[in-house]
Amino acid sequence: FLKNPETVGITCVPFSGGQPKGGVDDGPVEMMRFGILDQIQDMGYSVELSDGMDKYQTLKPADDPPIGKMKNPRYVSLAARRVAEQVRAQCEKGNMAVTLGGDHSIAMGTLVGSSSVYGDDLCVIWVDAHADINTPDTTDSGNLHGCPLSFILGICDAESPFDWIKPCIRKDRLVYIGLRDVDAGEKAILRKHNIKAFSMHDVDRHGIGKVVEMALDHVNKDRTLPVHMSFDVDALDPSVAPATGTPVRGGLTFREGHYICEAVAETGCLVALDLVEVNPALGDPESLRQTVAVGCSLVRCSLGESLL
Ligand code: 6HN
Ligand code: MN
Ligand code: MN
Ligand code: MN
Repeated sequence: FLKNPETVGITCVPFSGGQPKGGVDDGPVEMMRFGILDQIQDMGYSVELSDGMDKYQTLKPADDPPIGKMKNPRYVSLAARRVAEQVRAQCEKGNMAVTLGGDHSIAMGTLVGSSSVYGDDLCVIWVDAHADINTPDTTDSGNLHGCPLSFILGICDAESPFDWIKPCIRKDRLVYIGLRDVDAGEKAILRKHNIKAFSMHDVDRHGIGKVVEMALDHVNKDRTLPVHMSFDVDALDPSVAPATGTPVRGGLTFREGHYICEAVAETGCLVALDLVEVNPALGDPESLRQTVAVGCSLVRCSLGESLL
């Protein structure tokens, strides 16, 4: 794969069907309004925008009753499928595929898309307060943004309408950073499948520098494999990123979040990045501005902004 691509391919996914709170579908447009495209161009990249961000709303089925506990299953599936095609197209061109969400259920699509091009060499760094690895059986909430990884890793048989998702990421090529709110069923899954996770406890114990090094060593010892980072803004402490749907206190500081992005950028191995769960509808205008700004700055740092 091509290290340090010169073109960034941005896919905006104004989608909120993976959870119950409206507003997260305005994440991408707020980040655009904040100037993310110009900011990336000013760093010297060419920018290509996947088209049809207005099309996501039109995918909503007239009737989408729960299947088992899963809420909005058809809508989530259709949107993720479209995301997969768009991210795949960006990766096929050798572009750095940056996806702006939207809730985290869209990562079903981003990971199907990137892995369809990079195969099982692809490593995944999942930065989040949550593990997002519930199955349709273990989920308590029924919200599919808490489930994408179980489909992607093949932990459960992806039932209809998700049966187009084939297991596409190796369990030993996934690593988490920032966890602090993991459901009991998810803990059992992580243990059973031996999935590597660095929680906030590990960040406190070792410091973020050591944690990122250990995380990269686990999935990408020689720093030769392509990396997809999926960054849920709720990994950050709510004092840093308040406008998000499922905030959990005790999160990453502003610097710890940025350090992760910088260290990943430094490897030159990043091929795909998701920045999700920015919800401009939650909180006062200042919380909104702060959260959108930090989202944009995490994207820029992942693209190498702070490297000298
Ligand atoms: N996210 N584990 C909880 C659930 O509903 O399954 C929370 C999921 C949060 C998902 O933040 O992307
Ligand atoms: Mn292979
Ligand atoms: Mn989360
Ligand atoms: Mn998440």
